[in-house]
This record gives sequence, structure tokens and C-alpha cells, in this order.
Amino acid sequence: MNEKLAQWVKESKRIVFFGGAGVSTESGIPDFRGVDGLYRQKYAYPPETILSHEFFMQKPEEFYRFYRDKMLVTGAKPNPCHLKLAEWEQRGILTAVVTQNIDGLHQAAGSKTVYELHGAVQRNYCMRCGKFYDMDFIKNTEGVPRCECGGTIKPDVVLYGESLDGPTINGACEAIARADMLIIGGTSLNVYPAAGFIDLYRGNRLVLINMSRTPRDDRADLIIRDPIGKVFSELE
Ligand code: CNA
Repeated sequence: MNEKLAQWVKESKRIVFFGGAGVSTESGIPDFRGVDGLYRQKYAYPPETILSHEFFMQKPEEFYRFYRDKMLVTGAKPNPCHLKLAEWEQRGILTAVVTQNIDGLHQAAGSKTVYELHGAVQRNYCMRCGKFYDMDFIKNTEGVPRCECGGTIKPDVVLYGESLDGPTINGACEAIARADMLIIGGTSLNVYPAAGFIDLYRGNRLVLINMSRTPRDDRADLIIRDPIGKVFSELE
């Protein structure tokens, strides 16, 4: 167990967790840039091309093939990191989870205040009439899912080239600015503007739990290079 981390958790009252795809790899969902990440696999187009607004509009069929195969992982369950964060919120020592993930596993673990910067695969909407559809609907259709009005259904996830939701940004930034401890985990801190939000933290308990180096390692007060689920399973 990391004693310093355990001590800081005991002393903190407004912890904020900022995470990314690495939080869910131990739940069986591949990340983008890790050792087994999607960016190291071969597709007809690079993932950042497929997951862009332009590609979705031009080749929705191709987009959905990749999306159903790689992003709609079935049966994934929260791991000790998701579960411990939910427990801390209930105990009143964690104010928010800010996530770049779109898998909904923090809510599945019981977290209430979750700022999903990049949306969620659980929500989908018709681009013509706005009607909402759940994830099972997308899973149970083939090709490009269509609304009853005939419009194309789009996942409520932020694709490259799209902007983030204003109220979600505000909530996330406010929580980070007020935090007495910021734990960043499972993120390469490569995707902007999300990665820039951590600069709003002004305290001296910035913990970075990531398997590989990040461009912001210099800013951290404590760096831990172990699997994040394992780290959280050892904390109270
Ligand atoms: P990323 O760029 O793939 O980085 C993940 C980081 O986590 C890497 O630096 C890894 O070394 C590290 N890592 C992997 N597994 C672990 C582990 N068990 N413990 C500690 N560290 C680990 O992912 P980011 O989140 O930084 O990039 C942002 C993108 C990825 C967002 O737009 C997400 O929507 C998108 N994404 C989300 C999911 C998901 O929802 N689960 C999956 C894949 C990609």
C-alpha cells in the first residue's frame, strides 16, 4: 500500500477524481494509448479518424461497425477503483468524479456526481427529432440505427471535432478548483480541452496514478505507476 496516498485520503474532505480510459481497462474495456490500446491495433482507418464528427457524417455505417465492436463492451463491471470512489462520495470525503470515459461504470458503481466530459454510450438521440434511445436499442440494431421518424441516431458521445457540453465543463472545473486533493488516474492527459482542466487545482496533493508517463508528471506531488484497480483495492 502507498502510505502517503492513504494518509492524504484520511486528511482530505473534498477529493476530486479525474480519470480516463485506464480506469476501465481492469474492467475489460481497452484504452486508446495503453500497451493493448486500440491505437496499437490495425483498422482500415485510425481510431481518431473513425471517432470524428466528419467521419460519422460521411461514413456512418463504418463508424457503427467500429463503435459496436469496440466501444459497446457488454458485461463490463465496475472494478475496485470505481467502487471505492463511490464509497468515498457516500462517506462525504469525495465531491466529484470527472471522467473522460463514456462507459457509465462510475454510475454503475454508485457514484452520483459524475461529470462525463465526453458523454456516455448509454444515451443516444435522433439527429432529426431529438428522441432518445438507450444502449440496448443500438446493440440490437444493425447498420446505421434509424429513428421512427427516419432520422439517424447518434450516440451522445463527444466525437473529435465536436465541442464539450457547457454545464458539464462548468461543474467539473468548479469541483476541481475547490478540491483539497486531486487524484488523476488512468489517463494519458493527451486529449484537450479535458486535460487542461487539471490546471484549476491549486493545492499540494495532486496524485497521478498511471502506468505510463504523462506530459504532466512534473506537476504531480505523488506519482504511482501501478494498476489503478490494485491501488484502490488497498485503500480504506
Ligand atoms: P488513453 O489515451 O488511452 O490513456 C490511458 C492511460 O491509462 C495510458 O497512459 C495507460 O498507460 C494508462 N492505463 C491503462 N490501464 C491502466 C491501469 N490499469 N492503471 C493505471 N493506468 C492505466 O485514454 P484517455 O482517457 O487519456 O484519453 C481520452 C479518450 C479515451 C477519451 O475521449 C475517452 O472517451 C476515450 N476512451 C474511453 C474509454 C472508456 O470509456 N472506457 C475506452 C477507450 C477510450
